[in-house]
Amino acid sequence: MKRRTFIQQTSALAGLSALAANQTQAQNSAPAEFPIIISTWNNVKANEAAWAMVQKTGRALDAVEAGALIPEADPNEITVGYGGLPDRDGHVTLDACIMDEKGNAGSVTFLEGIMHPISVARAVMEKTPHVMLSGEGALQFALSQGFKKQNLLTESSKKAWLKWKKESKYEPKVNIERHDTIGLLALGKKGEVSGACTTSGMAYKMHGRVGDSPVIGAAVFCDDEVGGACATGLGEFVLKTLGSFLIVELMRNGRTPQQACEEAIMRIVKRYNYKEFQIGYLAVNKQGEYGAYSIQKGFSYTLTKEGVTKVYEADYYMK
Ligand code: SD4
Repeated sequence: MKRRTFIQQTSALAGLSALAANQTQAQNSAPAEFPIIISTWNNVKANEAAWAMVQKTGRALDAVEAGALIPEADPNEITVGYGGLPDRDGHVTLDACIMDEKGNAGSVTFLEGIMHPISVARAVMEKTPHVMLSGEGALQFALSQGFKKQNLLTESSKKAWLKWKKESKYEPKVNIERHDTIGLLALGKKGEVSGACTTSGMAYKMHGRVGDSPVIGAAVFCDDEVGGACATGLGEFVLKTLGSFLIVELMRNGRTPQQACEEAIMRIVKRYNYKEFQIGYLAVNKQGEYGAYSIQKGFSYTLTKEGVTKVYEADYYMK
């Protein structure tokens, strides 16, 4: 009884009209058909690659890695991998993590010169006793695993950086960097959950800055008893509230994925000057229900079910 009251209050706080809440419910609680792939932003090609992979191997883990590889290799994707905008000193530094249904996790932070940090993160998970490798150590490990070092700073990203350098003003405001870090969640053929995230982080960040994307519990968390969650946006606030872990725990305690995402956004809204930045969360539970919510208008997500991939606008707090 108490919990229900709390959920109602949260929805009211989030400014959801009853109609919008009902629509969200109807859309999100259709009977589950596995596999399911859900990713942040408009990532149709990534979802299609993830879908093709899960058809082949059945595994959610393979699917989320295959999806992440797509923007990592795309030179026109300026917030992920090759072509990512550099830090203020002109270095492209990459963060990524991956987590499977057994609770295994791997991550790389502040990695330079390797096009596919998601696969290095998976190698950390599968081939080392550790969860996280950083910087030079992560690079050495990647090279030892056969990954090739290459220059990830494209001509157009270099041009953008040189232009930025004239004023050197760093203000992480709403969408100024055209957020499109990819976070992916998948339920495999057996309904098991995995997640991944990969990014070049905030453009023109301080050299050495690590965001939420490689931090298990912040940008990605999965628990096969419950489901999974992932995040995008200004990572500092995902880190300060450990958003993805929070969402999974809220679902464990009975929230739907939609309610859990809304509550995690409310944690940020209540404490911080949220009008200046964007955070978006996605969640999926073991029944195949999913949720998406952000602070500002403009957060989209890509869903693949029964082989059909569609992009949706997420509901948001600032109306
Ligand atoms: C970061 N969370 O480094 C990432 C950035 C991001 O879409 O998600 N951009 O803070």
